[in-house]
This record gives sequence, C-alpha cells and structure tokens, in this order.
Amino acid sequence: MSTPRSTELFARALRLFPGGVNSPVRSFRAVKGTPFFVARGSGARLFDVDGRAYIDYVLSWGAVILGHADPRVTAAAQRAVEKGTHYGAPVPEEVELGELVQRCMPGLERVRFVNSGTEATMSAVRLARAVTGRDLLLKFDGAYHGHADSFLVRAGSGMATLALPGSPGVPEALARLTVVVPFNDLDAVRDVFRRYPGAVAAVIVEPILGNAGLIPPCGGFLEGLRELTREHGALLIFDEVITGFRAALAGAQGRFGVVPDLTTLGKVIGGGFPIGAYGGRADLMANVAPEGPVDQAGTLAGNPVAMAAGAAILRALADERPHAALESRGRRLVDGIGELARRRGLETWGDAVGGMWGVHFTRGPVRNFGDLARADQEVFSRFFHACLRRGVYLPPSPFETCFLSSAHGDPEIESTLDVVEAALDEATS
Ligand code: KE4
Repeated sequence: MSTPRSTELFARALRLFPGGVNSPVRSFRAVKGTPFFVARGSGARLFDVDGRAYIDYVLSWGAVILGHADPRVTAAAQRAVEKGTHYGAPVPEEVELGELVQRCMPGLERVRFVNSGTEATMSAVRLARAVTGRDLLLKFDGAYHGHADSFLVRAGSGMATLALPGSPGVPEALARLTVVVPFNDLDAVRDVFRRYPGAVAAVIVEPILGNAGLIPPCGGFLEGLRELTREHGALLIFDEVITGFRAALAGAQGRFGVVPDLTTLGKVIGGGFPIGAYGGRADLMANVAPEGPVDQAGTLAGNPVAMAAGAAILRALADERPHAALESRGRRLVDGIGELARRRGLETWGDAVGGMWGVHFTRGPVRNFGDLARADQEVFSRFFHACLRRGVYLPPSPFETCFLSSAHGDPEIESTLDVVEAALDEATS
C-alpha cells in the first residue's frame, strides 16, 4: 500500500513523539504496522493524506456516532467557537449538555464535566474512597479505565490477591490497593469481599467490556455486582466512557436496568472534542468540591465548544433513536464475518450491542479476558492489514472494540463484507 505522505509524516512524528504518536494504540504496533495519517473524515469514511478512503470502524475509538463531520455537530461547534473558545467561567452550553445527560441517564442526579475519560474515572474512584473511608478498588481483568495509576495494574499472584504494578512508575504500595478478578465471575467478586471485609471502596466495571474486544456481561452479572456492592457497603461504578449513549441512548445502565452509584462518561458526549464526565447519586456528588471536601478541578472543564457539540449529538440521538439500526448492522457484520471465516476453517466468536460490535478469532464462548489467550492474534493482524489495503479500517488491535455510526448504511456493510471475504482468503492463504 503506497502511502508516501503518511510515511514522510510518520518519519517526522518519530522525531517528535514517543513512538511517533500521541496515544499508543494509534501506532499500529499491536498489528506490526505503521499508521496512516488522516486528512479528513466524512460520514462513515476517513481519507488519508495520500487520498485513500477507508470505511471507518474505529470512529475515534467510539467518540463519533453520527458520522464524521456531521453538519449538526459542525454547525454547533462553529457557532460556539465564533464567540470564543473557553472562558473558565460557567456557560449556558454546560447547563444544556448536563440536562440532556440527566434526561437520558436519570441515575446521574448530579454530574461533573472533566476533559477525558481518565479524569472521570480517577475522580470517581477518589470520591468513592472519600465517602466510604475505604481504600481498596476492585476492577476486572482486561478492563481499561484510563491511565491513572490505580488502574495500571495487573492481577496479583493469585485470584483476588492484591494487584501488582502494570506499568513502571506505579508504586507497588498503590497497586496493592487494587484487586483484579475475571469479568463475568461473581464468585471471584464474592471472594474479594470475603477476604477483605469492610475494605473495598468500589467496584469499577465496564458494563460491556470494550477493551478486550467486545465481551458482554453474562446474564445476572451486573445485577449480582449491584447486590454484592450494596450488601458490603461498597460503591458500584459503571465506566460508561465507551457504552454511554452507544450501547443504548441510556447507556448500558439503561439497557440492562442496573443503576450504579456512580457513572463515568466520555467519547460520545463530546463527539470528538476532549471531554469526560462523572456523576451519580446526589448524596455522593455533594462531597465534590466546592460543595464538599473532595478536591477535583479542571481549567478547561465545561468547554463551551465541546459542550455545544455534545448537546447537538445527544439531541440527534434522542430524535433519531439509531441504536436498534446500529445493532442490526453490527449483527450483520458479526454473523457475516463468522460465516465467511467458518467456510475457511476459522472459528470466531462475536457480538453486537448497540453501536459496538466485535469478532474474536477463536472458538467461543468468550466470557472474559483470559478466554482470549486462545485467540489467533496472528490471523487478526493479517486480516487487519488485508482489510486496510482494501479500504476497511478496523481497530489496529485485537483488544479493541469496533464501532458503527448512523452514517454506516447498507452499502457500507455490504462492501465491508465483500472486503472481508477477500481479506480472509489472504489472511488464511
Ligand atoms: P481517555 O482518558 O482516553 O479519554 O479515556 C479513558 C477510558 C476510560 N474508560 C474506558 C472504558 C475507555 O475505553 C477509555 C479509553 N479508551 C481507549 C481505547 N479503548 C481510547 C483510545 C486510546 O487510548 O487512544
């Protein structure tokens, strides 16, 4: 694939940024490749600096749900930015977006806007530790909640033991305040509460695991977390940075009917502008400064341009209700890829939930990150590049979820499946 402009830009980027990128997964290292540079997006497509077009299933890692350069979002952002970029003072746009978030997700009785998903999750955990007076945090293997130290851990020596640092720079003393257990395993969660009575401040969960490919919750899992956290006086935090307004208009909590104590958001609510949010029970959020003693602040929080873009998106989602159509297109991709792979002797396991879909190259069932150990990552990498050369851009890692936007119509799905057939032939030859 000849991409001279991207190649030249990447050479310059390597002299500027670690790995030539400003976020690791963009480097294509997980698929042993080098990234293309994007010139522009339009609807379901990206166009690189060498003029190549791609049907985009990354969609800014889930932030884009109406399609790239949606005129409603562009107009809202333009109107806002023509008045100025940011003031560090309250603006009407933040009230409008806050009310739209609350209308779609009534569980967020109070909300605080921040500038990234990481800020949202780290603030929610600080709040949980403050209101419970406890230190331990329980997270699930394979889940990603951003790059705050408490999340950059790997499972301890045994099931439900205190975690170890998952990155240099994370103090062991801090890592040991996190416990990591397998997703969809309520017995393991019960074991943590039994081992550390009265010590767990919160359980943080991606209600649909989206950082291990796509792994939905098994029936009763989220309900079980709700019961166990209530029983043991810990808070339940739904990290809906991916699933918020994407799994359903009311997020995973609306889809599965389980309301957490705190929720974190990002991506869709900013439509590609830097944004995050955390919120939940009013009695808990009353502890956040300046109303309460839990410190958290942000210069660019409530940025009017991001707020205006987010409000335009939530209004469009509330008007159009695209989630059923998104899910049926995702299902067609999952089933189509599965059928085409099976004819070539490949087993797959996949799912589609709202505007998220994913396929693992392994036999099922895939219920947690550990089940992915048997997935064929070599085939994935070959498949990824074969699709890319043919104009279909999947996430450049087997541990990411694919996304859909309202701009992905039947023609995009059909041409994607045509590409997949040729790509599978190449990947398995
Ligand atoms: P940010 O700090 O990257 O805005 O959000 C962190 C985050 C929190 N929670 C969940 C469930 C997330 O998926 C993320 C970030 N997602 C990654 C990839 N899935 C963003 C892509 C990247 O790291 O470049």
